[in-house]
Amino acid sequence: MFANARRRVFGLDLVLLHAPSVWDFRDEVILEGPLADVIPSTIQFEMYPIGLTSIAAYLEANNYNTRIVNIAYRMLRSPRFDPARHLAKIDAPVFGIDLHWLPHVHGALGLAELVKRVHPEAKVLFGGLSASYFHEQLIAYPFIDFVLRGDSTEEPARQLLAALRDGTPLEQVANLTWKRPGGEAVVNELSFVPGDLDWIDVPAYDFMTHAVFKYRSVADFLPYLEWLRYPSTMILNSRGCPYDCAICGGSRTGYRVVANRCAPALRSPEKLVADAQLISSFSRAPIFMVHDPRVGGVGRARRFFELYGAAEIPNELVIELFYPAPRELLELVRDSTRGWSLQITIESADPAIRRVNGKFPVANAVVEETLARALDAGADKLDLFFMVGLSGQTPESARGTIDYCRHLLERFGADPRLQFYVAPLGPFLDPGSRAFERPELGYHRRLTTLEEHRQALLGPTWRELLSYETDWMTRDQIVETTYEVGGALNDLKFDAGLIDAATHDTVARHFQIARETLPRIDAIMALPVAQRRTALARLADQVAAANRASLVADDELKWRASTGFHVTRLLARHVAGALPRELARSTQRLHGRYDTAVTPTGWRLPTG
Ligand code: B12
Ligand code: SF4
Repeated sequence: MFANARRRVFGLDLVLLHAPSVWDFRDEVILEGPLADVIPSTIQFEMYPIGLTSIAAYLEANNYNTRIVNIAYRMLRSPRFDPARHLAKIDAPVFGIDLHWLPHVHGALGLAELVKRVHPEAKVLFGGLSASYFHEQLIAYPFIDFVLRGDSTEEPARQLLAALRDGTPLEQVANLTWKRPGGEAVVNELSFVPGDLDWIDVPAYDFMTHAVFKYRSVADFLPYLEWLRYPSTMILNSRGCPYDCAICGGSRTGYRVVANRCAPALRSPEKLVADAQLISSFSRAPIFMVHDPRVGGVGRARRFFELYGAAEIPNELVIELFYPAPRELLELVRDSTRGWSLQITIESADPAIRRVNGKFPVANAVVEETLARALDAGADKLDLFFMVGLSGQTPESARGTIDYCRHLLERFGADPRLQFYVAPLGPFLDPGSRAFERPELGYHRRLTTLEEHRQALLGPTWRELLSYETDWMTRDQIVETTYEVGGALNDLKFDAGLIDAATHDTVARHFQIARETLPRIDAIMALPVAQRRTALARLADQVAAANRASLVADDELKWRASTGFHVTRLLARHVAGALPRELARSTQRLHGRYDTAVTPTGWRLPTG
């Protein structure tokens, strides 16, 4: 009887797992090159979607025990980590796996197969933007039972767990793709599309800090391998975006296709500031605001900064701009924060290419006015991003990035706050983006099905990973031009004093190794199949070097903070807030009471 009560109170209802990009990357030698140089994760993309925290928090508020386990992070941290052994120790009726970013397809499917092998009785659930796009292909795999579609699955996940527990019909679970016992796929309507973003905690830092104690695991809290050295946190302005950049699966077109969303769901300035206050209560790490503060209009942005200023939040605030900003706005940012930085992705130095893509479709003089205003208004750091692989972009126009950055160096007197970066568009075109859906933009899709994307991830180089070519560049040219522009920018930044010799030399060395290793891998692929694996294994060290910092050094894009955690404050929050809530929840579970939180209001049925 005691054991039953214990299971009832402490038993897990859902485990959310995050897979690496490639399963099992530790046995593979793949030159993935610079695909993760400008993000905090390694090339295995170990950061999990922030929505896993909001799903877990929402379910816990409804008395479902939900745990996040970052398998990718654990595999990276320890070569001895055995996923099968670890999973065998975790028991739950449902295991959820995110396939949010398509470059996870190999890892996510590999992990799903393993879960089904270790726990044949458990149900395997998929979710995320890519899972939503490919739901019908996913449900055809014998080891996948459910896909929850859309960008807001917290409430549908609760409906699913309630239906499984009570044995009620699955037809009633919003956004669910599932199969009948005979294997026939059923696609329920994607009807849960809330119009705002205030009804949940997202990111749910309260849940995450509490989970460190509840599930006794710091490893599952840490979002990426280097977080303790370079901590960062985020607040989420919206789900969905009002803009329609051609290459973005998170654009207006993308969200309509993938999530049945017609307009972004916005988080209110009040909630955003409360989120930032919560972060500052346990960490001094910089806070990234995802999406331009003006996505919900300038008035809303102004209100956010006024509240942010009044709250006197000490953390540095990092914002991004999707279009030029006037002086008043940037001065308001300055006056509301203790420190702030800016990220701007213009993709190309050629305004004609920018017009085709849709981001910053203005003259270079207008872009530069915004840069000048931001520097005048005291931005601590201003990162400008370029891309190779765009519609209309020839190798020559991509090389134009170098001259343009030289011009910016002259114009801004090599201000060390203004830094430049380049990255390739890749490895895949985003499903649902205009680039993926509309051939007239000049992208030639090599890969279409989920299985094709899965196989492509095995490389052996990032040229084979690229899912497309364009009317203007072959895959070879995209690879070659990316390295050419990256190498030149590295030299330019060093010559202008923007980066030190150690940073420059690291990138130059990795970049050189990458370029030398590519033809050696090509030669190996010409060998008989049986000899390839051993020959590739001999290049493992070179490939590891080429997979890091071959365009941008590890430190260049990261913010150092004095500490990631205030451990004592975390503990105090836990004891004063989360622990009493957990006790109340346990009592409710003991009495079989679930689904007690108020179900969301303020969501609307999709209009098409
Ligand atoms: C913020 C952001 C990031 C942040 C990550 C933040 C985070 N930890 O989530 C950073 C900057 C690090 C990032 C990096 C990358 N990103 Co990004 N990112 C975005 C952005 C701007 C917003 C995402 C967002 O609004 N999420 C909120 C909602 C939609 O998701 P969510 O709350 O996390 O999750 C909900 C649902 O998706 C779903 N769900 C998710 N997982 C699961 C799992 C289960 C089991 C279930 C049931 C449900 C479920 O339910 C959740 C709760 O409702 C979008 C563009 C856009 N406008 O959408 C691109 C976007 C998502 N990113 C994209 C890509 C490609 C990447 C990179 C692979 C790029 C690269 N090559 O480096 C990396 C991968 C990083 C990694 N994993 O390590 C593409 C994805 C296209 C695709 N379908 O594959 C997008 C659409 C556009 C783009 N090109 O940038 N990204
Ligand atoms: S790339 Fe464009 S469409 Fe995508 S999130 Fe940014 S502004 Fe929105």
